[in-house]
Amino acid sequence: MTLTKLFSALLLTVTIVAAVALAPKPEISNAWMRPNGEGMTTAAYVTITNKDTKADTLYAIETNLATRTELHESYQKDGKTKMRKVDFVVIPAKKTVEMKPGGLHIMLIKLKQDIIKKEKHDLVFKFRRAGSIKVTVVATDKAPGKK
Ligand SMILES: [Cu+2]
Repeated sequence: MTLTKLFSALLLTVTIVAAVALAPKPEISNAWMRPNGEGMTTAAYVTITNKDTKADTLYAIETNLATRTELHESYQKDGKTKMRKVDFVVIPAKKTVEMKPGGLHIMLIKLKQDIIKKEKHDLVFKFRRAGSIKVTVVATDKAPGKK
């Protein structure tokens, strides 16, 4: 490799690293979860806005609140609402994905403690591109701002 080529390669690397560092992180709002008791399962909901020009992928949620945490989607079968695990949720470029009852949600399985109304807890959202984002989630019976 000539020195010029090496320099070009280095410059390209630096440019890519800078672009990733400057990319806007997904914005997570309206974070709430239903109160429930230790040993039970509950659901959490957020709205995720991707202001970047590239899609990002949510692939995990980390928390000490529950034994296991899964991403779920709801679907209709034989007139009943059912749900199933999904491995990831794609947030397309410049789009918003809203998790809500009857749709996408986060399942907190076998809670390690009581989730008490009005209390706040941190969940860590893991994105392929943006990395880890800590989100404060409030325990409430209804989505914030909804009647
Ligand atoms: Cu579920």
